[in-house]
Amino acid sequence: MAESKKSIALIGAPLEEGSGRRGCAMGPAALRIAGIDTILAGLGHSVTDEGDLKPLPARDLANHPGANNLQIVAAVTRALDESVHDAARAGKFPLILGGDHALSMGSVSGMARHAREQGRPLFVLWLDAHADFNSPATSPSGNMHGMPVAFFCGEAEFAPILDRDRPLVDPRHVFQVGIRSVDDREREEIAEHGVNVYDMRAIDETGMAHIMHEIIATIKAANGMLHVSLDVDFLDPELAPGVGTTVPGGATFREAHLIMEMLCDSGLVSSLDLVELNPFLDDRGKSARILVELTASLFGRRILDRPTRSA
Ligand code: 5AB
Ligand code: MN
Ligand code: MN
Ligand code: MN
Repeated sequence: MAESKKSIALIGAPLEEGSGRRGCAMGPAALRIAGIDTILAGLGHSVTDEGDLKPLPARDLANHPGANNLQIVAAVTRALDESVHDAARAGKFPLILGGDHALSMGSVSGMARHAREQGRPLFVLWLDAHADFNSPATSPSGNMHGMPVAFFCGEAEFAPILDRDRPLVDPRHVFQVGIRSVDDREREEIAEHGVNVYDMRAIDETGMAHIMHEIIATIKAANGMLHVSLDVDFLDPELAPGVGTTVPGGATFREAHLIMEMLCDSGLVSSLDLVELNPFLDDRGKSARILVELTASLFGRRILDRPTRSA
């Protein structure tokens, strides 16, 4: 069991322009009000709240018909790439308070840069109802919160946002869990790129414990670092209604909780996004609170002190 005390950097990213509606900009405030800093400090970690991000101007980019609010999303991506990379290099655990899911372009690119400097591969665990593998050319909505996985797994198309060697993350190092709403073009793209997908059917057929054992074993064998990206709509809408893109049939609290406990035991997680929380749509803070609960489990809160059972 990896019971290590961490130095956690909370980075607020109140981005909502990547989603098709207002509200996610209040996400960081709601997570702070739900007590994310005190619960983590109470578990013995040292927590620094870096406040909300200041976007870096992206005036070099023209508006793009297939990518709504491209300039704002790019400005946040560039700023987050920097602050996540800086925090990780300083030995901290970047914990990003979102904000819509477009922000993961910046958090994953910052961690990819850090992992490369460490000589270790970066893996990504994508907990979401959606595959988020659209591009400006394929997106049915033009909303960039549906594009981050294509951004870091893909090729040249997103280069103007951030000029890096591509892909930033090897698509075979991406694990998508909980997927249950995929667009036709996304289905083709994820298969072509070799992304590992555990859809809801896979969870029902084999169980979450088995899937997580498999993922953790793969990352351990490669001496990888793991970035976790938790979209509120991964959870069932009954449980977490505070999100703009609910899809029925989501993960239960017990499944989500098991993931966090197994990840904690693995000691592999190096960074976390909490994204898509829309407090305007929430039910008395319920969704913000559940995100904080799950985060606490990831950082070592446990019911009984016993190790994960072997597979
Ligand atoms: B989320 C859709 N695939 O691209 C699109 O919530 C939905 O970050 C994207 O997973 C949902 O517009 C983005 C239809
Ligand atoms: Mn998402
Ligand atoms: Mn989603
Ligand atoms: Mn491609």
